[in-house]
Amino acid sequence: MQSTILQMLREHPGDFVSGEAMCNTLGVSRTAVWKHIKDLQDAGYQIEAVRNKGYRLQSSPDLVTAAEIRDGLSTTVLGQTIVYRETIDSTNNLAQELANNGAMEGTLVIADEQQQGRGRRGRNWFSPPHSGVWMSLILRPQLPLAHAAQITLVTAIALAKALTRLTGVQAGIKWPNDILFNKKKCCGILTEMHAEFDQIHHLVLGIGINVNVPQEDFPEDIQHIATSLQAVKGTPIPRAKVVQVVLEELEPLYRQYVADGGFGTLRDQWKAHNITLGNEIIAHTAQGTIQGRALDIDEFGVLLVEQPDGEQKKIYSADIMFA
Ligand code: BTX
Repeated sequence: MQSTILQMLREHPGDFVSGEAMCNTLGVSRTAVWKHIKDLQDAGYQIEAVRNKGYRLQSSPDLVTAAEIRDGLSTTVLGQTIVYRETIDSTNNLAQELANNGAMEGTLVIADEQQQGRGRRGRNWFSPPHSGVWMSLILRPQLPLAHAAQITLVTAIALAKALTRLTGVQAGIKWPNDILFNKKKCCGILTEMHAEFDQIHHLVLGIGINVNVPQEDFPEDIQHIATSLQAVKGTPIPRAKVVQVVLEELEPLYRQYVADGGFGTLRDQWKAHNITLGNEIIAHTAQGTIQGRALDIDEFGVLLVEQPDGEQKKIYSADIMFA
């Protein structure tokens, strides 16, 4: 109901919407409308209330609540169900739990703050309140298990496009799961899956984006490697807008990935947004360290590296650094 009230107020920028119009649209009493207005005010919305005129929205706080994300979202699958928490351990944990209990494809779990945000291999992901997008999507692609990991690469394309659109500055993909601006990380992807035999039950696609995190707030150990959209653009960006643009960029790419049975047909788009290929890199893999020039990725998203002696190696999973 609060979403509808907000939508009505936003459809009349600078104007009053009468209490009566709201009662009629929502089919509730004036007291009920007033109560919802009060809740919105308590959440930080500045809403002017004038007798005989109604209500006027003066300003909105930067929230990632379901109501804010829904307002203006044009996707048809991703984010049709939204679960919001003010604070949480990790959105990936709640998404796993909801997925195990049958949550629908496209369900979005999002939090204002994560207390135990995580990256790959048990690393921490810094997720302070009021300034980032920390979210997880539940996906149920009908694909063989071997193609599941490619969703990270598909998502990286969507993120590079979305973050470029939002900032006006070119974002680049660092294989496999980072989005960088000027070699600094503003976004990471953590894909976790639940599968049986050769079938994917569900994927939990975790996405962390530093939107308006002040540079001085990053912990010392990541000060020099982290950046935010605000720092890149020079002005703050509403976080709900960031979520909408990301979902809108991801939905068609995800659809194509499922329809085509993998990442292959999206490979050229990935290449167009990548900043990995052609560079000297150091790759830390479970089997050891490989240094060389990143040559290409194949249709499965596997990275091909040429070592100084000319030998070529395939890298399936690694942390890479630019040499
Ligand atoms: P990753 O393992 O590639 O990167 C983790 C590393 O990135 C850390 O060790 C640290 O050096 C650095 N780092 C930590 N926090 C930040 C940050 N805010 N900005 C830039 N660099 C940072 C990347 O893993 C995957 C991150 C996914 C995060 C999302 S948030 C929603 C979902 N829930 C959850 O717990 N994780 C995902």
